[in-house]
Amino acid sequence: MAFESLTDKLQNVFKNLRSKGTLTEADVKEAMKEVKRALLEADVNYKVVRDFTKKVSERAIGQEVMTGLNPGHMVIKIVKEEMDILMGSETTELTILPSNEITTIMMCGLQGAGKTTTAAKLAGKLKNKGKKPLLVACDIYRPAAIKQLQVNGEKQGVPVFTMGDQHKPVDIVKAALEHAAKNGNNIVIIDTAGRLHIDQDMMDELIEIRDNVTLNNTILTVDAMTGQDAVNVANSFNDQIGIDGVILTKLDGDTRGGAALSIRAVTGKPILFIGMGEKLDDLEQFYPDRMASRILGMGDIESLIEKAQNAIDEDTAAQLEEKMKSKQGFGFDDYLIAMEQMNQMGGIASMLSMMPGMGSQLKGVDVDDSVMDRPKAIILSMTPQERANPDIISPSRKRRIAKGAGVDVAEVNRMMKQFEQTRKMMKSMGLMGNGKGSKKKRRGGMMPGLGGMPGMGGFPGLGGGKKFPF
Ligand SMILES: Nc1nc2c(ncn2[C@@H]2O[C@H](COP(=O)(O)OP(=O)(O)OP(=O)(O)O)[C@@H](O)[C@H]2O)c(=O)[nH]1
Ligand SMILES: [Mg+2]
Repeated sequence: MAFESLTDKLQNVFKNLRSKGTLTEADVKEAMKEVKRALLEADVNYKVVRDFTKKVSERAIGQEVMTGLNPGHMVIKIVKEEMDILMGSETTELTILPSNEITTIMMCGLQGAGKTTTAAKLAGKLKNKGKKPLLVACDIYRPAAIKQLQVNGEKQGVPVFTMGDQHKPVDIVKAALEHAAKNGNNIVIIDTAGRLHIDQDMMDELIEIRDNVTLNNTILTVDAMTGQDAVNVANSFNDQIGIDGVILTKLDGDTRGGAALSIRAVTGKPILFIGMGEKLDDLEQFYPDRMASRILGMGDIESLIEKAQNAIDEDTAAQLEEKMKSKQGFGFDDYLIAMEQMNQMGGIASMLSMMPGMGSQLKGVDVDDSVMDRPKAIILSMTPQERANPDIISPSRKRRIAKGAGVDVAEVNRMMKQFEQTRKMMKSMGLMGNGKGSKKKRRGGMMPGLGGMPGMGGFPGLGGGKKFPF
């Protein structure tokens, strides 16, 4: 798995920090020395590492930690934020023109970096978004390169434009654009030839395309496994032809992480997507924030706490708490509020990915936040009395509710069972406790409710168990 060793090392550093009650400047410096070593071993660019640890140290030694608030946690928070910044903070999208114009995307990169595969992956993604892509075969050198694109295009149900290997790439692209205009294709993805090393012929070929047609996106694919070389390659391409962004491939392998962390800082160009496997749907949008969580070990419970803190508005929490203590207790309206808060915290998938040990289990599992939609519909088809007092919901009422929500009665039963679990959990986790309602307690009350949230029951580690120490 990618980043394994870096993640392990960083977690060790944090473990040591957390075991200390207060942090001295020396503690921070020592920790940063280890962070530095871990990053260098992960093949992160030296200058990037130096600036990064300097920034983290300054923030950690300064004001923030002096507040005395969980110093170890504070350092983790700072490291995560700075990693996020290092990778650009924001997600960068492709430039896509309105549907009645043709958007061009040129793929470039060294041999074997993943241009052809990624071109087909992108074509599939854009097709799924309702675009009409056309793949263009401009690798006229490697035997079978055209065939490879055709095979991949066919798998994606995307047409491939080729003129064989006897025409110049720039001419192929011009003809492809005419073809696209005639056939209603509004995205043209150009697959170009790679070379073993940066070489002038390759660059000239790309420059000739650049200078003769309008390129909306010049995308460099680089192999994440090549670490700092990937960063050097990105620099060369950017200097010579100008790139708009990078796609980092093979992040599913045991890459050490250097490229992911350095590319943006060194080249100033964003990572747009990451390749996560050989299959044609293994391409993910790049989110700096999620990547930072991943590098820090996806089970970073600290970021979960942080998110919960931000999202849960204290008044709402206090209201729920009052509700639990009142005679009527926790009803469906409160359940709805709790679900909304879940959404504010970034939805189920992002919550789960932060649970210790959940990251790897989640791989390949598509957690869909729309699982929330149906329970919501069911609750909304209840009368106010039923929502406030779930116990009055008789079988005939259930049938009426099911009909109103357009679901089976079985689904209503299932939802009510989950609601019951949540209600019990909230009780047992202390929301019914003394009336003081400290901050900590309120948070503690909300979170365990997750275990009983729709669609969450089946996940190990959730539901207020040991792994969830609130
Ligand atoms: N595991 C993994 N393999 C990938 C990924 N992307 C591409 N590959 C594999 O890497 C190899 C090279 O990919 P290509 O798409 O042919 O690379 P290319 O840049 O077009 O190579 P040339 O045309 O020779 O320059 C293929 O075996 C791909 O299946 C990825 O994200 N993960
Ligand atoms: Mg290729």
